[in-house]
Amino acid sequence: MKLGLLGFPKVGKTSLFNILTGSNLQVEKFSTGKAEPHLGVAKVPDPRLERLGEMFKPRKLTPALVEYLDIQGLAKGEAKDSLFLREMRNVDAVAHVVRAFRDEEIPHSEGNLDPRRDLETMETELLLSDLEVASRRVEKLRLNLKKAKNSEDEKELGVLTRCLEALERETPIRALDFTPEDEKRIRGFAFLTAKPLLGVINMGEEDAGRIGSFRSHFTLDAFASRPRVALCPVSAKIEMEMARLSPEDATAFLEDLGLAEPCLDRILRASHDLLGLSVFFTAGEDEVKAWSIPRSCAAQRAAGVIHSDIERGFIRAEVVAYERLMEAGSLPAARDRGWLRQEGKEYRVADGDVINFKFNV
Ligand SMILES: Nc1nc2c(ncn2[C@@H]2O[C@H](COP(=O)(O)OP(=O)(O)OP(=O)(O)O)[C@@H](O)[C@H]2O)c(=O)[nH]1
Ligand SMILES: [Mg+2]
Repeated sequence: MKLGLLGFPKVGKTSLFNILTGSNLQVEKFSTGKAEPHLGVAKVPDPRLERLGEMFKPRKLTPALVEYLDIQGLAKGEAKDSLFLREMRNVDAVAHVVRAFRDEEIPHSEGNLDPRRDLETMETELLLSDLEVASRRVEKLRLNLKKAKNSEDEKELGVLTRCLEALERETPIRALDFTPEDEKRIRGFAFLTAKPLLGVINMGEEDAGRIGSFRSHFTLDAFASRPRVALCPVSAKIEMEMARLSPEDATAFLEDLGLAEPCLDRILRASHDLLGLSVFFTAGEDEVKAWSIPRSCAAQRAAGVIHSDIERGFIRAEVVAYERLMEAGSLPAARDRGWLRQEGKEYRVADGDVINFKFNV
């Protein structure tokens, strides 16, 4: 899974990237010219993985991973021509980082603090960029069809016209429903407004107390209820300070601020939910590992996430739900209680399943 951090200049994208991926890229108050896109990896925190680790005592504990792409700030009006925005076409979801912190020293590209306006302005930028792609293709298809009838071109024209009309009404493509065939027809265009959108609201340290009520505070309820959009408040400043503390001090610091968990855990969970991902575990003496799969993915396909041989040679899956395993206390105990199930290739994997695949190559 890959998330692209997108935003206006100086909103804290690189700061968040650093915290999420444990990188150490330079952050500056003032623009220093062009910065290259950066790719980094973050571990998805999951308390279940820790507890499985305690049970199996493996040599290795491996969390699910998320990739983050950091590009330089996008000025209003630039979207259509931005080379960096092109990088965003390869991500699974867009994380739009929005400035909600006050700092007189750091210029605000849009003038004043207004997260809702910034969310909407960026959405317009993405709409314009997609509009250009869609209208160019529609023109081309019309020309082709004038020369020769072709039913595949006609179908593509149909679905692209739907996209184009939506974009002209300022409706993002993610709000439309497509048949699987139509979805395949437009996949190659990698429309930016077709991607799920995570609005990351970067709040000031002094606003920590408002993190729970950020939606009403910034009047974001309507935006948050749009289809395939999620909003997530964070404070890059708080997280940066936490990263410098020991785990015990970091927990105490969070409690002082009245926060239940680090914002980063929330971003990672929110992006997982937004992308419709769930997690299953493999567990043994060597390694306990979390794997990300699409929600309700069939067992055979889930096996393929581990290795294509396991998918091809799939015989069956031995499955126990995480809660059952914890209740039983060990795998043999779960087996004795009849909680270890034998499932076939069509079985829909549930979030938290602990699976042992039987296969033959
Ligand atoms: N006060 C405050 N400053 C922040 C916060 N997050 C980031 N900054 C500061 O804002 C400046 C810009 O941060 P970056 O992380 O480089 O922002 P960016 O969005 O990557 O900037 P560009 O890539 O240049 O568009 C730095 O001086 C940061 O220290 C925050 O939550 N509070
Ligand atoms: Mg940056």
